[in-house]
Amino acid sequence: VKKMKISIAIANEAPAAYPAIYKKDLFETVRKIIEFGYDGIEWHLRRPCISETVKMEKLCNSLGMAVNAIGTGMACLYDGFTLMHDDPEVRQKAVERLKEFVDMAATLGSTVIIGSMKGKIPPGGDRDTYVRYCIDSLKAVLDYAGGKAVPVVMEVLNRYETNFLNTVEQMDEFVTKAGYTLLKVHIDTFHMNIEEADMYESIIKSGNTLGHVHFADSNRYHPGAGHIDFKSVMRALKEINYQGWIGVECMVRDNADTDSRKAVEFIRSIESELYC
Ligand code: LER
Ligand code: MN
Repeated sequence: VKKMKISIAIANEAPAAYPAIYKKDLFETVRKIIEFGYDGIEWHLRRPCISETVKMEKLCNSLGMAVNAIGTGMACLYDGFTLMHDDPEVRQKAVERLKEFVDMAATLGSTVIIGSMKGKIPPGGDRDTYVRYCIDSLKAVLDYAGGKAVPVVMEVLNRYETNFLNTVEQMDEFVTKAGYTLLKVHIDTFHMNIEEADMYESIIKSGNTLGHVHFADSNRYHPGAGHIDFKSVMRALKEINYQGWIGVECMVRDNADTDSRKAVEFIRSIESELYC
């Protein structure tokens, strides 16, 4: 029996090192990956485009696929927009871009991911000041998202990508304090493998604040290509009764189609062991 909803991160355009197996031919990719056994896609893009959103909505509806989440990191990578940027104009641009992503998500029934767009505290910067910037910008986004009932998740990133909220526990506390029911914690096994002492325990503790999950192995290739214990990760997800999506977000090892097939087959095989 199929229980977990599994999607794969795909991008319109992305730097070579970006962890999306498919980085072009968006619409053809959607048709292809449904054959592999995916239930949806995670669409990573720099800026929403209404005509493409509508085209995707039609395609996914006709195929019975979902666009479960919108990845926004490209707006940080290409445009430098972050919620805790020094410059208030850039923070404002980050908020405006995220509102555009919220509109897109409202059309597609997706969750908006805030990962790199959160930003980082600059060297020597006063922590409280930057945390305040982050919270103030975030509130503007969340009030807007709340009006459209769009869920937002904040991704826990490892220390080499940001210096703010690197562990699941820290993110849990941040999200709980923020107090928005639509805001949840987003974990990624690649980042967890660097920061968490025990991935199983971290997931169990996060409980119902967990809103989204990315799967990549220790080497950031497809699940099954490295040494992460996905069986214990999936056992933890089962124990907290996680109802959300697993998004495969990784880099290409052999070739895109082989890797994306292997990823979904690997996850389904653990699932059938755990749920039978
Ligand atoms: C995005 O989901 C992610 O995990 C980041 O590492 C990308 O920079
Ligand atoms: Mn991720």
